[in-house]
Amino acid sequence: MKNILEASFMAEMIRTATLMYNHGWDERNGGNISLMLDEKDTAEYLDPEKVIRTIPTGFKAPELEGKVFLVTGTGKYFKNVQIAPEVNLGIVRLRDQGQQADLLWGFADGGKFTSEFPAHMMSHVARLKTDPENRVVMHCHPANLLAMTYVHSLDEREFTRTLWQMCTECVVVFPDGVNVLPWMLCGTNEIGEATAEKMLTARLVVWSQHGIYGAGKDLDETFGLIETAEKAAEIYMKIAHLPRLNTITDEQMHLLEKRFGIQAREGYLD
Ligand code: 2HA
Ligand code: ZN
Repeated sequence: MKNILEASFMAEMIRTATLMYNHGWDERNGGNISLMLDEKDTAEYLDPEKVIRTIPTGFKAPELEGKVFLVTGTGKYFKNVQIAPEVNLGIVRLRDQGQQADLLWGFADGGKFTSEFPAHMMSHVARLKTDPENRVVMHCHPANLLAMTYVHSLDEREFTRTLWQMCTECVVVFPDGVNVLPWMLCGTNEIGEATAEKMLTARLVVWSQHGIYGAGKDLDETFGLIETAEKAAEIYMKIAHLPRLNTITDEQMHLLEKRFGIQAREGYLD
């Protein structure tokens, strides 16, 4: 077997967690990432027969039977992922309709996957229905998106339109917009189910007064998605208290739709 720390998916995961920490999105043990791996990704690095231990998940997701995920650990700090990946990350394979997770690598100090595992797994199920190429679910606490949930309406159309108006590229990067959940207790199956429901129609789901979830086909794309929304929120927080003299109009957004071959969410533009 080759050294798994040299696998490209591992290098990307470590680089992404480190960058997220450096962006200030993942203080302390904040945030979590799950990356679905294909068998061809892991074949050279992992013996699929060798199960270290089995961890109950506390939920059912029959759609994910046999699926393998590289995931961040509960209570672990993103800042430490690069220093001790084998302690802070793990690779699990789901079985028994998703109720059990066989640990194939990592969580070397006896740890387990993120407390937000239900939200991640349920979001994977939801996104795969909409986009069979989806592989990543990412959660973090970017300051400006969070700040916005204190001072802006949580209406999804209004929230999305404000973000779209903050940078020209926003409607192009997330034409499906941003869905928003009210404050809910985190780490539960309930917030997992609510997040997954929202993931059916958008790749970004804001958790009010907490953070954001993003989904995408790879780590770069998902990181970029959150990065773009957070940049827009930053501009909003810089200008929200000032008189707005100019904006990006709906007419201009329609020009962007044509130019980039995208379609803004139905009913979100006038
Ligand atoms: O523990 O971000 O939502 C990590 C979190 C919980
Ligand atoms: Zn969180």
